[in-house]
Amino acid sequence: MVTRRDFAGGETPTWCTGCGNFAILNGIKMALAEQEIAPHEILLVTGIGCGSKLPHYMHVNGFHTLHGRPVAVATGVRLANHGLRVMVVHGDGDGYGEGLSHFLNAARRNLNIVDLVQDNRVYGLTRGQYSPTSERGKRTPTTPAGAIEWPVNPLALAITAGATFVSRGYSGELEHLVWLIGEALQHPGYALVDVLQPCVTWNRNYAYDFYRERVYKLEEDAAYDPRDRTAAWERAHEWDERIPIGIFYRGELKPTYEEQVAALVSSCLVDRPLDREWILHVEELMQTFF
Ligand SMILES: Cc1ncc(C[n+]2csc(CCOP(=O)(O)OP(=O)(O)O)c2C)c(N)n1
Ligand code: SF4
Repeated sequence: MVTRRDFAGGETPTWCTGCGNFAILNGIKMALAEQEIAPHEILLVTGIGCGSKLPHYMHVNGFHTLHGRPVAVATGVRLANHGLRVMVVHGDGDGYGEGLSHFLNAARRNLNIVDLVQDNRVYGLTRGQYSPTSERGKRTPTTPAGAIEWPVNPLALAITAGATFVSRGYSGELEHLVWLIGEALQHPGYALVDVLQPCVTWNRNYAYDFYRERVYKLEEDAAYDPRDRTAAWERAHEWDERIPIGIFYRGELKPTYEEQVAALVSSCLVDRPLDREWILHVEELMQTFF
């Protein structure tokens, strides 16, 4: 039996007191335990940012990569070892700014990963610059007169790109978040979990007070059907007065990318014996870099 304590360990988090990432860290541990996924059975791939430090704070396989590139690295990991579960964890700057094309491509390819985005609507680590999900008019060190761009809508983008599991959680609703992450882990294919994550230091307008008054759960709306793609797209645009969380869209299952790569059908690449000739080719290639 896997328990939350199996993931205990690592360094002490350096996050600010009150940061929404603490709940996300707990939520991931709790969801993995509930799904009976042991630390050695999953890899957390992260980018660069406050939230991307997360794998350092638990006992799990972690791969801390480059800013905006964890989905690309996760793609390589899944091709090399599709027996290993992969969850990408990164901020909105990382996922929807620098990494936007990777996000859309993973969704349309139906790469079998969970993509969890800590959406604090700001660049936290680099001290509060505006991010792709910041509201228009937001004043930050890089937008002193207010942002002149309209924000991206990650849920609508994922639906449009063909994702079959599109969801949003809130770090102030831990039990709900654990359920969402669990559903995403069970989903065979690309699963987006956008998490509203208060950055209490650099984005105080979007702290707990703001969300507490507005957040509601889609599951409590009996008329809402997450199989309805048009309804999901519409609900993805609801913001301000009321903010929905939950599973926006759960579409018909499609073959995953990995299932369709002919070279992966017989077995995982990592389980195959190394071919001496190929090693020589790789060594030759490596020499060209020196
Ligand atoms: C290619 C590249 N560009 C810019 C940076 C500087 N940088 C580091 S983290 C970051 C933004 C982090 O914001 P986000 O991804 O939203 O994560 P958060 O810190 O809010 O968790 C930036 C711009 C970098 N490290 N690499
Ligand atoms: S700066 Fe914001 S996102 Fe980063 S640790 Fe502090 S509260 Fe969290």
